[in-house]
Amino acid sequence: HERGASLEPSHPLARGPVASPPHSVDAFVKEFLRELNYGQGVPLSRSSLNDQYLALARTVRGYLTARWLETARKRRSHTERAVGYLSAEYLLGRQLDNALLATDLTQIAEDALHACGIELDALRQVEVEPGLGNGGLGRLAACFIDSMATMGAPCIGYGLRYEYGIFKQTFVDGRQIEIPDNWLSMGDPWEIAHPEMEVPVHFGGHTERYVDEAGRDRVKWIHGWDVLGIRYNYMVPGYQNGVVNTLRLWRARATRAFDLDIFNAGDYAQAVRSQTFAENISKVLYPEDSTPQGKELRLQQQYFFVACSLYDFIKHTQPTDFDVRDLPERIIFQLNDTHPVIAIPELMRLLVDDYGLEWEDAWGITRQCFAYTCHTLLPEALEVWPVSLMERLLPRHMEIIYRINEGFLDEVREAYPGDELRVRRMSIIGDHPERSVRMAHLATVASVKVNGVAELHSQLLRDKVLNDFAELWPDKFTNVTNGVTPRRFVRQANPYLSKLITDTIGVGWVANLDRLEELEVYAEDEDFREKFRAVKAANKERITRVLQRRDGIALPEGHLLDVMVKRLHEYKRQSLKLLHIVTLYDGIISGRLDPASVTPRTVVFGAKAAPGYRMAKETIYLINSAATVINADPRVEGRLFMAFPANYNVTLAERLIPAADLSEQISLAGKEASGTGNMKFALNGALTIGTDDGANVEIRRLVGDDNFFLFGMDEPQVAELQARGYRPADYYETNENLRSAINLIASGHFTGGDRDAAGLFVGDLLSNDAFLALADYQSYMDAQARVEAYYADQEAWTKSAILNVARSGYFSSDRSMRDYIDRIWHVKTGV
Ligand code: F58
Repeated sequence: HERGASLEPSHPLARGPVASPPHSVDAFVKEFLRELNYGQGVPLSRSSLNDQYLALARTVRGYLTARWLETARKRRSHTERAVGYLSAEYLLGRQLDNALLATDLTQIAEDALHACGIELDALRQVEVEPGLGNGGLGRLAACFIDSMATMGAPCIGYGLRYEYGIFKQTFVDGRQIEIPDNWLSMGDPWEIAHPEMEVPVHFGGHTERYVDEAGRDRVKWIHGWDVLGIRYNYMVPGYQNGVVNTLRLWRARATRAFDLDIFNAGDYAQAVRSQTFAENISKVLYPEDSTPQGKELRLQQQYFFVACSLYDFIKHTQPTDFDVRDLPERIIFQLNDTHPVIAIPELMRLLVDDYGLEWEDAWGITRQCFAYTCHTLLPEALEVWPVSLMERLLPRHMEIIYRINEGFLDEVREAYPGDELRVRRMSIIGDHPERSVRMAHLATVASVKVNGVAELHSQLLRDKVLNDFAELWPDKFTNVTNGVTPRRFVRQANPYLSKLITDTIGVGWVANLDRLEELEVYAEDEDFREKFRAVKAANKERITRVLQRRDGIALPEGHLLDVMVKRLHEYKRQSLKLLHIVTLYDGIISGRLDPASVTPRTVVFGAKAAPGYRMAKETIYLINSAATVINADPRVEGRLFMAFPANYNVTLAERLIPAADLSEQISLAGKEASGTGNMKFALNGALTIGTDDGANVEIRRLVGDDNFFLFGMDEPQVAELQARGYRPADYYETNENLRSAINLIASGHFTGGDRDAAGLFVGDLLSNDAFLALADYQSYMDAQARVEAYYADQEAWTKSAILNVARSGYFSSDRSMRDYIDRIWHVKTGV
């Protein structure tokens, strides 16, 4: 690709990047109208809202571009190590506000638009969020690239530009229906496409051995078929620091050769269909939550984006005289879970087959270039790929994996002579239920460091899931507790709280969240508490308007707002939350509970279920059914209300979390790797009711026991109960309230008399209950009673809420990035 690097322009203006337009209302108006007229091709008077939004977005993008080019120029001029964040998902959320905030243009844009007769807020609503992720893992990647830019650290994010992101959820008669997320249909003003930057990616075929001119044995991969990777750049602005990093997402396109072959065969229609086949690779995000389905197309996606990214880094970001032996000095690739792990054999292939390095040299280099983050503890979530599929799709990579495994198992045998059981446990190739590649083992073997995402999780990785590896390489294992970006989840999502914080402790906290601790003393200040409550109240009013407009839901006023938002999964135990509500409801309608003694409470759920996950979908149906019945029952009016807005996403999270009083983090101990929603709630002044799981452990330690409602078994107790033999029916039989609540569900009370409709849910709880909801039920009910009592004392509650904010600065993703940099990446910050 010709770069024009040696162009000698005669005009002085053409010598460098054009400067950013000035930060003034007039300049902004001018840029905006230019985009509208010349970009969209419409005069203001005839422009649609979408025209205006696109023009606004491009205007703001224009302000970012000069900074982006400048950041890239500075980075090119020195050769320091960068981070290549490899992630199959980036759950970015809306871009406009973030870009305005980063460039400090919010007020200017508002005034400029106003002068054109347009409300900024109306344009905000037009933006469709790019939902290129499933949940926590994808959102974490988005927070991390935001923090890296804000810290001025060299980082390039690599991923996939899915044409369809996470499905749009709707409810029909209470059941989840998935609608394709055609997020690009109105155009994406934030992306910069480079259709001319094609990266070839190969699949299938077979390998052949040959002897090269130097007499060395070499391997050639005879490809079966190819696709092209097309580059799409997204700008990742740091917070008001002039840095703009890059997120580079890949789209698949058919090669011309691919077309030609078939076109020449005369079958035009078939040729066009085959083109679609190649382009399917970046078509859709798999909507799985935790159980990988082992689908061929998914492996194609993984290899596709990783192959594009390695090639791009080596060929396009490094000088032409770059020596691949220097790779470890230039890059550390962070593997966001196992989805990009095929990058390991891909790098080996590049070094050995393409660059002609000796195996041992190549392995020495590769072992310094990767670090691996694990995000789960569920055994069924650990990715494996059948050897048969691997051999068919990536025959050369399969050979390389075998050879890596051979060398690795020799190491194991040397360390543990005679321990063949251990060798089999640790092997990268597993035998059951079929021969397959264990991606977590491959990642662990090749990585400099392996980290979990919260202290408890990292400890359980070391002690259980990857124990053999931790024994062999104790220093390889480390922890980096997750974090969330305060720009999006406090500053943007909660402007009222942000103003109160800035008025109280001054500016600077947005990029230095530890400063929130200066708020601690104000917990004792009555006047401050009053203001803090006013912020919560304003946020409740705002979410009330949002839910009314978005979902036609009318939230009651003056309730404790109890929120459980996250993917629907059995281990997260939305079922337990439902049992709590049904118990309260049942208590009131049966006369066992005086309604006047129940704290008025609104419970808001938000959750998508993986489309093939039956139990999760039944749970959604039951929650919706219970909501319909409970909200219509006059006996609980003014006491209990349930809301389940469909299609929970980043945009809704930004509105909902700042309004919450109570954050539900009730997974079975030892199952939630970290959680990040838990952090967002604490930072926005909700109190947590939670188990000793994931990052809840650290939240509780930091905010203090008095400001956190702990319940349930801890991980050792869970392990012990399971070892003893867990019988959920025992709890049903001995706990009257629990029995009555389950009976009410089973009776069909919520499902229009249909007992079968609740059958799967109830049947599983009573006979299986893999996540011990019944065992933790009473403890949860008791903790909820403590919540009610505490909430009655608004001064005490507000103090605790303030302390949650003041003591949660640790959960900034800036801190997480610091930890990655210090413990794993060792890159320099500040451009
Ligand atoms: C989540 N994992 C963890 N996986 O469940 C959560 O505890 C943690 O806070 C978060 O990662 C960030 O570390 C998660 O979101 C997925 O969504 C994968 C998507 C692809 C299929 C496998 C699960």
